[in-house]
Amino acid sequence: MHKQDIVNIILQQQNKSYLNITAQDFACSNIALIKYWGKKNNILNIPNNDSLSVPLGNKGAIVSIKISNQEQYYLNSQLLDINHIFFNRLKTFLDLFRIANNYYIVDIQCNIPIAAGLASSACIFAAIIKVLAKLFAWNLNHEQLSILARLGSGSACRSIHDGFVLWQAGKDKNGMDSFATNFAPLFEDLRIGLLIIDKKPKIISSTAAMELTRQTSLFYDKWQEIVNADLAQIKHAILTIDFAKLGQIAEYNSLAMHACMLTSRPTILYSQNATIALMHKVWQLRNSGLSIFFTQDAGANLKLLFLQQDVIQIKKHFPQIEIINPHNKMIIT
Ligand code: 2P0
Repeated sequence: MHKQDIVNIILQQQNKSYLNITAQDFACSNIALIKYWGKKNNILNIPNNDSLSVPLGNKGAIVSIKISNQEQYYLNSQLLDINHIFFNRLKTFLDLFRIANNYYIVDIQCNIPIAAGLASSACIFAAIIKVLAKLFAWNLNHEQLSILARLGSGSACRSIHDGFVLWQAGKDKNGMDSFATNFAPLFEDLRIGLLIIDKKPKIISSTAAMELTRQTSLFYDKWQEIVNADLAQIKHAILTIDFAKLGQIAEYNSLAMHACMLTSRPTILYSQNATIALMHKVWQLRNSGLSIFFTQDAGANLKLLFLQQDVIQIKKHFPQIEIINPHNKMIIT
């Protein structure tokens, strides 16, 4: 099956003409505590393993779409040239939704760096799906929205939801059971800190890096085992509201994913010297009693996990940090 077949199945009972000429919505980015790394279907973005994430509050993308007789994409107020790396990705995705033979003018305002390992594609593709659903007044449930967002970028399927979000890899070969759901409410006092080391686009895209790891790392099978064990433990930590356990497992899982990438041929190393220095600082602070953990995605930047009660200490030790309350969601009607 191709993406278009999945879209046709999901939209078969839905409106085929647009109800509104323009619509707007927001989707936040999300950070995986248990990582998605590697696909069993590269066309449909069906992952090899389950993953679990937290939302990034009001960090994400506001997307406005206007039905038009021409196609244009704006990213942070800049008209994208046909040669821009994101142009093709957007067009390929929007081509799946030419429901009324229409074109789209898409305006994306993203308040996180693009393609720097901060899940910009997750929030952008999730927001696009939410806006298309508004334009055509589709009556879709969260699972269907999540599957459609997944076709744009895997991690986008987690940005449809609030709380701790679980993306089950699923068993269906067409990925009809590969969607995200809310697993549990977030801890009330959970905070996330962004330590931006490098805003430049990553050295290798996540899509390419995860495929290289899957194909060449001798440790990739082990990674699957690690994910299953870590997922079981973090679910328990969430249900028992055990922050220290949650942080420890998230940090281990992130390190295991990067260790697996390191054993790819050629190797994939997203960390920079500053990344490693900050890891040491987190470990030092933790040894001195501060409950703080890190996680790292496909980029050099780190995200810290801590509780509201430690915010003053955290700001003192990391003056450059941007602190996010994952509960502060931007609502656009
Ligand atoms: C995650 N990452 O779980 C993992 C951890 C990065 C590291 O999902 O190919 O942009 O579009 O499905 O979702 C980033 O990969 O890749 C990602 P595609 P995506 O958040």
